[in-house]
Amino acid sequence: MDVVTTLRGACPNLEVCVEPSTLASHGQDWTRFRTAAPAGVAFPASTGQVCELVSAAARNGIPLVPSGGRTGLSGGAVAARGEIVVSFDRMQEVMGFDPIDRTVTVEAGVVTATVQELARQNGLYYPVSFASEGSSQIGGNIATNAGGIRVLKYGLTRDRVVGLKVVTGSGQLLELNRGLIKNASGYDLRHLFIGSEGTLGLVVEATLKLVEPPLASRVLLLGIGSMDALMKVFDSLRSALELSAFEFFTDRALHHVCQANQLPNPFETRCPLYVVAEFDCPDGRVEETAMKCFEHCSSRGWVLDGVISQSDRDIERLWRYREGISESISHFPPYKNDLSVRVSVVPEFLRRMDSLVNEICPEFEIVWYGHIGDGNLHMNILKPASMTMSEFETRSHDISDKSYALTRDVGGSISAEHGIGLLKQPWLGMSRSVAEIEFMQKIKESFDPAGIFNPGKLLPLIETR
Ligand code: S2G
Ligand code: ZN
Repeated sequence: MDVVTTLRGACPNLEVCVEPSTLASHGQDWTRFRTAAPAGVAFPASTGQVCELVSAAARNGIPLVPSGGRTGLSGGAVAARGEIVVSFDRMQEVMGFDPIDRTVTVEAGVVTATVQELARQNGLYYPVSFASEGSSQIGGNIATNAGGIRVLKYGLTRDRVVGLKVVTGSGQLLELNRGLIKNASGYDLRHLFIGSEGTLGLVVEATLKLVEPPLASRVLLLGIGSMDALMKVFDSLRSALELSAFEFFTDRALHHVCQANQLPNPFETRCPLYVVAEFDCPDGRVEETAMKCFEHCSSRGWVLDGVISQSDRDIERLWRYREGISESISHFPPYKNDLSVRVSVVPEFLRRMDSLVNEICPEFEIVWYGHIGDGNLHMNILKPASMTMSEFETRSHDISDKSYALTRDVGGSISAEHGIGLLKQPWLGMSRSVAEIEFMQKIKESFDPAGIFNPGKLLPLIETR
């Protein structure tokens, strides 16, 4: 009997869709290197239905691919082998807000921007922020431990989760940490599920810790001459100001974001590198410090040009140069490398990586941008129009063999925030030891004994049991 019929028989109240348009849309994420081919898309409407669905899938060996906002960039939500996609589009309840604990509890399908708005309405702030926040879902953010542009000050999604409800591979519901700040009662299992990319269990509900909103922020957009200069600017600004973000991008990134959004060049002179730095600026004294810092960096030639935001609209205008990059190159499409190294290694790493890729594939356009403040660099290789997708993927894999080896050699990670998913799985060993991978597989076996959760993602595929 086919998996959809089996599932419908076992869970009569569960909506399971086989509409071709839904199979196509819900069987993939933002990556374009695989064709969506799920057997069906399940839309559970409650935690109870998720438990029932997982228990039936475990009994029948039905592989499940969890799917949130489908904004993933490593193929973690791609169903290309007849799996059942588990969509959380029907689990978008806000379960509650607690003004004393300063927490909000939401179902997995709640969109990130909704949590940000909920926090704002209650005079608080949910600081995890990135370009796809208008469509990404909290369950997916937790599964990939999403970072974004303000990790420098507020940390990652992991630092926001104080309570988590997950369904394990037998259909059992676990309630983890229950919103406690302190809880020294054994292993903190929630941190196993955060960043597990749907391979250990399905996130169904989360309690998220909100923070005080920044009093007022200002943004500097700076033109920079070299990577060494950029690091000196980072050190100066970080020493003088309360930075919430320190992002960089290259002149090529600027070219694409200006072209795609009809933005004017921010300065008369084109610069090799640009920085968007955001800092808390509650009063004129801090603004004066920022201007002094700007003058200091300019007098040393580290900053070639610069502008400081004068209003909230200006903040949005300056952020658009950074936040619009990803979208502006998505049509090529790009082969994404989401690399992280220690901040101290960034200049040497970028130099070595840039010369490596220019040596291997001088004909490819490389667009760099990312979160310098946390050592996370995004190296996007743009597909030449004349090249087929399969040829491009093969060539990009050749580059990955070498670029990930270089990342390993400097002690970096081949995935900083997008996750390993499907696309980077073959190179997992470049960032994790054999022993670590074996322990991860043992942990997966204990939470997912039937091996139904996202097979082939993050960990190597173990042929069906
Ligand atoms: C960013 C968003 C996705 C991408 O802009 O920081 O993480 O394009 C990215 O890599
Ligand atoms: Zn990023």
